[in-house]
Amino acid sequence: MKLHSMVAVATLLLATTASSLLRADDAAATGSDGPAAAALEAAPSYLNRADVREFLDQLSRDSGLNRNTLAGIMARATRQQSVIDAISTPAERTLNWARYRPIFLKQERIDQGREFVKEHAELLDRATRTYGVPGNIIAAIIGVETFYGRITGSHDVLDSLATLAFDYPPRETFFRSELAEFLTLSAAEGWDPHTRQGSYAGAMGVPQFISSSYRQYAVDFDGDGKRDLFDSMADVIGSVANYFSEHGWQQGAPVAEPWTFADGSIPSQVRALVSSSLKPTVAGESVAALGFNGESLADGTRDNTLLSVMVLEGADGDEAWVAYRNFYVITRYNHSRLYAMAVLQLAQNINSTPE
Ligand SMILES: [Ca+2]
Repeated sequence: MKLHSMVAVATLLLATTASSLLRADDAAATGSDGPAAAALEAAPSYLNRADVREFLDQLSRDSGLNRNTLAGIMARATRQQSVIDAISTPAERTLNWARYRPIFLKQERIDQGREFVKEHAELLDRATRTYGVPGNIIAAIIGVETFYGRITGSHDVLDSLATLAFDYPPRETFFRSELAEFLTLSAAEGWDPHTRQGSYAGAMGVPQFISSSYRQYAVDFDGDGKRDLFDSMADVIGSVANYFSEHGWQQGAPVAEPWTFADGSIPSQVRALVSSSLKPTVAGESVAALGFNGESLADGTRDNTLLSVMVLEGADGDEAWVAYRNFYVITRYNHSRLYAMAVLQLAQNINSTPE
């Protein structure tokens, strides 16, 4: 989903997804000063700021969008303190696997996922045939992001992006870029920018695409001439599959496997293979030499494919995992191992037969 600021945005979007679930009452926490105070302290227009005017000049030159139209849009954008508060306190940063997993592997999310794949079986099959991505992975992404489209965010995207672009210096480069992408996207799709809702970080619709991803990876999968990730489940399913395909999903290849040990403890030589990078960097021979003989090792080592070794703090102690290229592809949607593992396990649970 992200093209820029890869590491920084990882944490950010992890926070986006989980926070919409963990802190759904954010919106209610603002505006406590009441209408009288608000009237006295009406927020100054973003157009009064030189940096905003320069941004609009540049965007107009780069995109060919009308400068006055852009100014008219930005004149109505308002700074949202709730967005700054939300992005400043991502509690999810500290979650380990033991605490993260139950959020996304709840029985209700699994059950709803099974309903989802039943209801959309035809679309998911078509997406798999077209893009080579399994239906249960597509369903799990949608399940983790927005509970199958039920929780898509209630922040005004324009307000959120304007606030983060111009009133949140730590991420201003990324969010100015996303604001430019959003304004360009809105013009291309014929949206009134003020009608778009999303997460506080500007992720939109059922699959929570940020604007740059929407522009680059969204597809019109129902053939009505529009790319609609808000109201067309066909477009949503096709776009998630296209996103994975474009990021190198290998059809039929494994994703990740547990690495278990006879005495239950993870040897230090195995821990030494864990890297902070999400990129697969470990040769298959290295894990084979340490006794890993997972079912997929043959696939994983074929063509010199590199692997990752992970140790996650699970509810019953540390868990070692061997992750393949496809696991890395899931982290392109959200740059977090915990996120990718939640997607994988939700997908596996959706596909398994209920007891
Ligand atoms: Ca469409």
